[in-house]
Amino acid sequence: MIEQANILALSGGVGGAKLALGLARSLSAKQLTIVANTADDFCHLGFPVSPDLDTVMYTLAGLSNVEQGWGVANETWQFMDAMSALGGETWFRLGDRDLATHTRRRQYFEQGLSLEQVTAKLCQALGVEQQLIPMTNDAVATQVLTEQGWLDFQDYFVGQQCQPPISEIRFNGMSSATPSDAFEMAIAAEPKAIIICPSNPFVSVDPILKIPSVLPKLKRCRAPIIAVSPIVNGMAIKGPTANMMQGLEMPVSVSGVASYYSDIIDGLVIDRSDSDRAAEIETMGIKVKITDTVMHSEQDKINLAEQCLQFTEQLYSSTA
Ligand code: FO1
Repeated sequence: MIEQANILALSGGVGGAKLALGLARSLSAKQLTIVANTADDFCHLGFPVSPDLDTVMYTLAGLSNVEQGWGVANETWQFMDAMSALGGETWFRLGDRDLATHTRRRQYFEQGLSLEQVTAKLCQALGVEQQLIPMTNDAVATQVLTEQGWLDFQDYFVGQQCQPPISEIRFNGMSSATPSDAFEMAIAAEPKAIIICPSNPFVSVDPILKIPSVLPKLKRCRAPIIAVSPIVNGMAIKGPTANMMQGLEMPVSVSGVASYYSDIIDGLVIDRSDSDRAAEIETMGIKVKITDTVMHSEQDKINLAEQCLQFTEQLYSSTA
């Protein structure tokens, strides 16, 4: 176990949750704070759904459906089957167990709790000891511009399987959003490192960084900011990152990721298969760590987490 002061990880769903699990195994629970994107959140069938928060929460609780990438393992689908029989919506699937999470979230909201308070309650009930925080308690909603016009994020992502090319992304509600209290406190506590997980830079990480005041505050921290590239060998590990980069006319490579994050990060972790790009990235003033970034097994997640922690230690000492 690496003894270190607090590590602040910024995460989307699947890729972020994998690294978060590796970090959780490499650090004591008190040392790790994870801030998750909430711009994918929406209300479905009357339930408040927080996909990225839940993916990280289920992963840390050991409950996640690893093959599917979202939801709970050993899920049953009786609610969905019954909805289908009644002619209800089934394009976005809420499993029976997952439904309990959304029901509890809705009940807590009805009692007047904020999203960060609800998340803390759910995490406590599921035995998650690390601090998992929503980026904001305010409603922020991603929309993407396609040839069909502006689409709500889940309509594009799940409903249309990320097929329509995207030319623009916007986050409704962002200009008046404020960071959640726990996020503010985590930044004010001067973390030892800030790790941007290998999540989609445009729809998972950007919403966190674009909350007014967040980026300047993160940059004022003494902590190095590193990112793990979600692009490996010109491809996204999962999801639409590569397609989005193409649509936004960016090179689909680790260099494209580096250039996108160039005003933000001190270091980028890239996969061995991209090692020939390291020199180019370093010319952008970004330090590079080359390692294995594709996470299949739990040991892969731990190894990557430890490489990230060592990298941030190096960067921290080099600025001492
Ligand atoms: N993703 C899907 O591809 N299909 C689904 O039916 C689906 C349902 C779902 C229910 C709850 C939840 O928390 C997540 C769910 N996801 C589903 C995943 C999800 O919406 C996306 O992976 C994220 O928003 C992108 O990070």
